[in-house]
Amino acid sequence: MTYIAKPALHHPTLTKNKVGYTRRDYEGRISTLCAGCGHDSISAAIIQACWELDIAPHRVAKMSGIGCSSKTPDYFLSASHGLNSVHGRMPSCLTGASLANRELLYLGVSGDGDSASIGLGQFAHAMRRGVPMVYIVENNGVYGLTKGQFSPTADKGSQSKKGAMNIDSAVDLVSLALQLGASYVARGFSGDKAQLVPLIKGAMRHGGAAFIDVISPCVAFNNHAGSTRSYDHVREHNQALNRIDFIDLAPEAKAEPGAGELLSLPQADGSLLHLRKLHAAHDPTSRLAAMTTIQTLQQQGELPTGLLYVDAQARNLHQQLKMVPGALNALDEAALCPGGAQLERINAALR
Ligand SMILES: Cc1ncc(C[n+]2csc(CCOP(=O)(O)OP(=O)(O)O)c2C)c(N)n1
Ligand code: SF4
Ligand SMILES: [Mg+2]
Repeated sequence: MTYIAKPALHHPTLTKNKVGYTRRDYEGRISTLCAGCGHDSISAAIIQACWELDIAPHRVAKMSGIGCSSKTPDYFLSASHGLNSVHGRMPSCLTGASLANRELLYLGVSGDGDSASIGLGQFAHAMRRGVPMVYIVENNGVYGLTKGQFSPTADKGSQSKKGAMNIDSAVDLVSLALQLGASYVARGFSGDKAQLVPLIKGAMRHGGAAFIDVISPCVAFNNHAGSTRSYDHVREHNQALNRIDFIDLAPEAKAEPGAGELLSLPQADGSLLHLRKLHAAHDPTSRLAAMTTIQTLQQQGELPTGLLYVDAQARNLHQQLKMVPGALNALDEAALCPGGAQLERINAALR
């Protein structure tokens, strides 16, 4: 992977967060993506979310597949654990790592080609099993790395840079994630950091399968008239359903109600999501309502964004499998070898 290292020097007066790190500690190498690529804005949003949530970088495991989007974990959280896997295989690698050590925060970064083409089966099973992770797809409607072929998320009828028409139906990842059982489903836009950072923070505190589809224009191959993933098209058709004011459970935390209805949704870790409704008909606590709103707006050519659905009570993979608390490599001999009597009981149950 090509990269340019950043100078390691930090100014001593840089502000530190509650766990003693500066914002620079959450950065990575200098990006080699095209200037203006939406993916770089998403990396910046991830850096901001982790710094503001006081997550120690070494408590994060960032994993990806192959693509311009999958290169981005190199450009943030350089002190975190990381794996750049095979094309489309991030979810299974992440699932295995999570089962071995549930104490880390797992961040999966993928592309629309990586997750909706070769990795569609992997995406589906991570969602339906409730793998506790933040799954971000940097969705530009093309295979950016291999020079702009339509990806499966490209809208039917959208045009390529050279004028070809996409004749295939689009895979809508948020609708799929909802149907498959993801318990936190959101859509953001790389050009709206004010909306995106709280969506990522909410996902990081969720504790279950949290999926965020981030529309992220490819300036090299999909930012022209006739594309439905260009900056201009997305700005014109972006329908924000709500705004999150994410608030940790801290004594000084206060919600700031403004225009619209304010919903307070408790998360698994005891924190609260404060959600301001911008679309009267949308109820983010109902899976069916979320599907209906998304389909209705998308049929009108609009792009619903915001927190589309959340189920804070959902059980994740570790709870379903009754996994022991903590990392498996921390289990002592007594836990790993419970003795002959226990073995006899297990064998008897199998006879
Ligand atoms: C097994 C395999 N098949 C195909 C490729 C070629 N390939 C590399 S990246 C890519 C698609 C990337 O598209 P996407 O995931 O949307 O990422 P983007 O570059 O658009 O961010 C493909 C098909 C590969 N590297 N490995
Ligand atoms: S080719 Fe597209 S997706 Fe890849 S870095 Fe350039 S703008 Fe971004
Ligand atoms: Mg892509």
